[in-house]
Amino acid sequence: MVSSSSGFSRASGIAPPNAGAVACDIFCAVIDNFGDIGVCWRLARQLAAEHGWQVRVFIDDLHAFQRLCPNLDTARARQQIDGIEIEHWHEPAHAGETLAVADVVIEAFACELPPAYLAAMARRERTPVWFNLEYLSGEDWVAEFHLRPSPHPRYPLLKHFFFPGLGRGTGGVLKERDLDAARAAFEASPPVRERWWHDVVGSAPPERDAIVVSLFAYENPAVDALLEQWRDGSQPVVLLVPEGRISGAVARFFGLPSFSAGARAESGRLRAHGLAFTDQSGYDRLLWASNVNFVRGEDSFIRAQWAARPFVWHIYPQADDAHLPKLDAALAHYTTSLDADAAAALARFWDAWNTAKPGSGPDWTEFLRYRPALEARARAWAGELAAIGDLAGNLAEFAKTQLK
Ligand code: TRH
Repeated sequence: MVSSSSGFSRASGIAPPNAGAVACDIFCAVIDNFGDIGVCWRLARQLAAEHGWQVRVFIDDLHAFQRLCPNLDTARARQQIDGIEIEHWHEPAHAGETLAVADVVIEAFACELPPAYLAAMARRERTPVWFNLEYLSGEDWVAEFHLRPSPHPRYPLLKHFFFPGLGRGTGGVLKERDLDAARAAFEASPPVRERWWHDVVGSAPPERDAIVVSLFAYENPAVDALLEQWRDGSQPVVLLVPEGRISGAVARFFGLPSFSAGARAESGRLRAHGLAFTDQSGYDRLLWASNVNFVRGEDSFIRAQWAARPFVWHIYPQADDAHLPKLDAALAHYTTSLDADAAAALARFWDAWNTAKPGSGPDWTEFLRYRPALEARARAWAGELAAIGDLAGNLAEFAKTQLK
């Protein structure tokens, strides 16, 4: 069956659509790790919860999705979570149990739409607003290319390139409306934080002079130098490690076979805990419970900025070091108005973490020397970034102008 109107045909057990709501389909192919679905799921939830859109997500890897959305049933081809319809995009040509084209179509990160869906988009009485959601970059050219239209070579369809970014004129980054209030409530409540430590870490909150560090990163040869500095440093470090690609290195450092959820190890001034991978709001709480966050990829990098604490970014490595200009561009935004010495120290630290050159590792003592300046800058930057407007809101606003 082919439907040319907006809305969805639903199997039993799936709630009917809101009459009059903007229907939106998001197509997400998981290339690697959790960032692709992490961004799409966050965007889907915001469009549904904050803009009242009727959202459907096509996702090809339910197992990756389930890690950050534990309620997902990986055995089901269709299901609904938080009012969002989820379809297992089981092969590239699959376009849903029933082909129904939405008002707004988002292909994430240049994944290709199913040919049958694309053809139905062109047949639709009112052609949909079509976006390619790009990866985030802080580089200057992004503002120039954001929202550029591109006509389809064969169909009467126009695709808009939606570029997330860190500067004015870009699509911004995702930020939920209630995020700051949720963080403020967590920070303001000692009993809530104490419960978090017991439930998530399995211990009482650490001593006052300890620095709490969360570590989410790809495999990184620089981690050994850092673990040694934490072990031998003057200030206690409580290290929280969600289980993942860096866990093996932490295990090796402590002479353990693994460092999964529930693991605990101590050496010198360093105490480390292995944590379970949680849902996305659980990850935010980890960032809020920490003083310094090591993050990676795209979505956790953004969340660390909203956590308004000093952070260290392990950027997703690309061939030919294509990621390094993005790293520099992000640093340039983040360090504007930061004192020159502190900015240089942060740049050195990020560079050492991302390039792991022999003989030069990240210098934790230097990082700590600038901690007050970095903390103040992190708070100010969160406000500056918010001023660009949230990505979901920016996208919905633009779509509205096209749907008129
Ligand atoms: O997982 P990432 O490395 O993802 C990506 C992908 O590799 C992608 O292909 C690449 O192009 C992109 O990076 C740049 O890192 P990211 O983007 O931070 O995604 C991780 C997601 O997992 C994010 O939404 C936060 C979430 N998360 C949880 O929900 N719970 C957890 O416990 C943790 C540690 C993370």
